[in-house]
Amino acid sequence: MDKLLLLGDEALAQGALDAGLSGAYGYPGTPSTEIFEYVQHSKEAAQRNVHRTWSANEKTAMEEALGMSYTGKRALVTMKHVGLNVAADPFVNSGITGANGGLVVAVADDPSMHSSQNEQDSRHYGRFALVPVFEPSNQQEAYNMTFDAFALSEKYETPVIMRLVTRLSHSRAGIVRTDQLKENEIKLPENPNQFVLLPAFARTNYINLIEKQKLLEKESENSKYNEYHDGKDKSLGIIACGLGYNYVKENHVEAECEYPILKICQYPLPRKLIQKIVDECDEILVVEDGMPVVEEWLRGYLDNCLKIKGRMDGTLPRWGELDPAKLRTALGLEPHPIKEIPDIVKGRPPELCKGCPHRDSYTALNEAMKEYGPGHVFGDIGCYTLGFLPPFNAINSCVDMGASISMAVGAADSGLFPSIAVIGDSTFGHSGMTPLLDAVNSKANIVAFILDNSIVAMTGMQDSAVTGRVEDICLGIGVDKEHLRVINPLKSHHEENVKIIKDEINYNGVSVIIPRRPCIHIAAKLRKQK
Ligand SMILES: Cc1ncc(C[n+]2csc(CCOP(=O)(O)OP(=O)(O)O)c2C)c(N)n1
Ligand code: SF4
Repeated sequence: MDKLLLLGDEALAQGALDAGLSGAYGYPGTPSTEIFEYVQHSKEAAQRNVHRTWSANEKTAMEEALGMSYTGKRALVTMKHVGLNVAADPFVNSGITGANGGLVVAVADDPSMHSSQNEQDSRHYGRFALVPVFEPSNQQEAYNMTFDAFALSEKYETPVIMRLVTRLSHSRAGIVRTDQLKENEIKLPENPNQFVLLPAFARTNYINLIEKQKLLEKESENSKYNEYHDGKDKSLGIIACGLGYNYVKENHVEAECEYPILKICQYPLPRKLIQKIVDECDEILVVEDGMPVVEEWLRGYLDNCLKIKGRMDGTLPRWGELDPAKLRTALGLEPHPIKEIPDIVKGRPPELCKGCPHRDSYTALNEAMKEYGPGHVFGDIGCYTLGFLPPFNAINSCVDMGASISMAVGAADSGLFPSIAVIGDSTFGHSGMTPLLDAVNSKANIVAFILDNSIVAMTGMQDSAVTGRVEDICLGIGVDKEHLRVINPLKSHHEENVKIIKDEINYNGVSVIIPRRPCIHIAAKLRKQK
């Protein structure tokens, strides 16, 4: 078969399609978005009618995929690492219900926080929920492992995490495809209580889940993805996880590595293989992209295992993305000479596009807020977060999706006046509706701006789940019609918009202002459609 040149994300998606996928569920988030988009744009997926509509958030995506797995079909859920926090409730509980049809949870972590609020490591979630994790070291493995992840999921009736990291998600390699599998037929769970987590059943399922761990560990011991490579020099043994293995290999292109290497790409950890390398070698270097997860597990609570080196003793940087260069000193190799970075690839600060509707919204908001001074505006996550930067300096927080409205409510409860929230339309659909309900129920004195640009702009123009429905949703939640205002964020409407904002600030209760104008990158397309 011909090779396909695919991103790590795309390789995973193609693997899922070839492994008989019936439904993909997800919410966009860098660096995971391309997994879902690949399925969405795939001709095969369209021919087979594979489900591929974006979900409102990661929690609903996880639950929808669990529903498909319940019927015996294979389902994929995609999200970025912080998305797994949103999906944590159904995810952890899906470990206890277990799966019926194969259930693969593809999570892309973002070490170095290239486009994220934190750099958490999804392997922690695997251990926490007692769910196996696959962590490919290259794009071909991302493809192959997806087959194996679905098979393992069905064999042990468990969800399986596929953990990617930014560099693997977003770099390309040639992929050889294997034979495609047919989709599963509907086959409901044999045990009718499997998905009923009433305490009596949950206890039984949990005991089974704990019992399963021995078998899953055995799978890891015998996995083709966990390999021991012997080396002559036993003064050091390297445990290299996922992409970290690739980085070790990149430093040994010309000559074989003289140290033994244990490659780990499937979890739970293969205890016997680890014991072998620890017994044989004087010191152990743990190489992993993300948090020092394996290193911490090996050190144990008292941190007295002095032969372990890695991110925690300073041999490698404690945080941030790993790369081959950072590894060289730890491997006893000469550092590469540092090259001057050409101007064309030097970092440039981000800014709102020229003509962006958010610019006019912030200009009007800033003018209306002049008399109150700084510190009153709770922001959220999307293109509009750039309103924090000069020249706007318009927002004072950015924590997690939906937090703008909830934080504004809390601050208003403390007596902060005015208390303003700024949230995008997709973020509102993701996590803003429930805090708005709290605001209505508690009659909070807030003004919530829902910046409706008719698209999920920040992650690359995906459809927003609430397009065309924002007013109806707000009215349904209980916002007073009189204080639900739609404005046109354009310079020509500036004076009128400032007045509306001032009026709503002076109303004692919940006001919602919806500045509505499409993102300039889709405006032309929308005009054509009309
Ligand atoms: C839990 C979580 N999921 C996904 C993301 C990635 N993400 C950041 S902002 C955003 C949506 C932005 O869309 P919108 O609110 O419509 O604002 P816009 O960018 O269009 O201005 C997404 C999906 C994230 N940061 N956190
Ligand atoms: S992509 Fe669209 S929403 Fe984002 S800054 Fe540019 S114009 Fe504004």
